[in-house]
Amino acid sequence: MHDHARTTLRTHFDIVESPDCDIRAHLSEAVRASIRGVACRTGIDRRFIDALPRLEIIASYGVGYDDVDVAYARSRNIVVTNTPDVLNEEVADLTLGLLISVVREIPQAASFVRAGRWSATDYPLSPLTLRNRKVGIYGMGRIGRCIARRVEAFGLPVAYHSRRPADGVAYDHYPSLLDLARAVDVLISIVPGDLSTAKSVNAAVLAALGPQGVFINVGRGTVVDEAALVEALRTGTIAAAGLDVLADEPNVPDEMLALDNLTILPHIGSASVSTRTAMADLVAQNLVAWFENGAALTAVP
Ligand code: A2R
Repeated sequence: MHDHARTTLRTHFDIVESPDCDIRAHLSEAVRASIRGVACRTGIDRRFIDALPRLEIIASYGVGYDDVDVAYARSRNIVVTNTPDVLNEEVADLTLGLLISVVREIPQAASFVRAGRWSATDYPLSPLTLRNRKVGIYGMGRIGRCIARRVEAFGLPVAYHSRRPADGVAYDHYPSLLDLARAVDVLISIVPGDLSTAKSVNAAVLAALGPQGVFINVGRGTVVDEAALVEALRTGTIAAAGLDVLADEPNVPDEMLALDNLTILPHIGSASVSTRTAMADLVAQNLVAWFENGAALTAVP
């Protein structure tokens, strides 16, 4: 758990800690029987929940809660909370940074200078540009909207795919991800990782994006068919990609590391000191609100 959350929680509660989710191995039955709330930044499965007979609330650190068995928690009347909204702008900033980095080769150009090569020659012109592109956003929720506003400010048209048209946005809605991919040449994924999105960015979607296509993922790695992405980047089916999230973090497939047209970041979308502190605050506030008023602040739907 984030230190700030730990410090705040200590002022309200008695705290016991487990280094991983195998709490039966780390905490005695008596201790487990006394636990009523959990603050976590790791997967919480059925076994974990069953090990805590008096559990009332799981406060998860992060907006995505795909690694918490919410259905099982609900069946046991346990509330699950996440940390939405406080990270929206931070993740959207990183998204545009990653997009520009991929298209204009910023990491490669910076490495070129550091390697002392500038005195010998100019850095090659970037084959790709952001100019005259059309951007498709896969997911138009809290973060998707923040990304869309930034893309608009860059002078680029926005379209999006979600299962239902999003309230209060005027961008073109595509009921099909494949049709969206056909209509744009940048695809940004910011949907949750769950069964409905698993491997949905597949070979057909990447082919539809086309040879000038750029794919950016800042949502969840499981949304991408990674083997299809590697193949699309290797064969020029799309031009380039940027990933802040992978299916099996922190393991990076060797085939990905071998690709020059792929930029991988270590899941840093929300990872500034101030935003992570705000997320930690929200974890603590959810637990405090639950035990003081019986109502969590940001329960997952
Ligand atoms: O489909 P809708 O109408 O529920 O729209 C949501 C969309 N979405 C999907 N779109 C297409 N196919 C799906 N199977 C599907 N499932 C969800 O993703 C909505 O537009 C968006 C999610 O928005 P929020 O719930 O507000 O999430 P937020 O805060 O923007 O975060 C998105 C994800 C997190 O779940 C983490 O995995 C990651 O970004 O950090």
